Amino acid sequence: MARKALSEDEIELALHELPGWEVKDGKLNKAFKFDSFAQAIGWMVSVAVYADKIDHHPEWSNVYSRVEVDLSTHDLGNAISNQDIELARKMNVLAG
Ligand code: H2B
Repeated sequence: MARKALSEDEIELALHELPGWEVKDGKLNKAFKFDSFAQAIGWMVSVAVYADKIDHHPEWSNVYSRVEVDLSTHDLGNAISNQDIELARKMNVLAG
């Protein structure tokens, strides 16, 4: 899929359908909370498989049952793109 940097209005619109996500320091940010470390890691693995398939990779960190995610598009100078929105949607779906 072609990557396209989104305008502030386009990002704002997309955020309406992305519960829990916000723009923080210029990146799409969300902290996911799970019931256990195993669930957090299981989710990360399922996201990683998808991210690699679409060749779009998250910045994230895990502490026990929490995973904090930052999404931006490195090839577009760290702009937020349509592919960040797609990955954020998929992360929400996979988190259930
Ligand atoms: N992930 C993210 N988040 N942004 C990118 O610009 C990006 C990526 N580019 N994953 C991809 C890999 C690029 O480096 C490869 C060569 O397609």
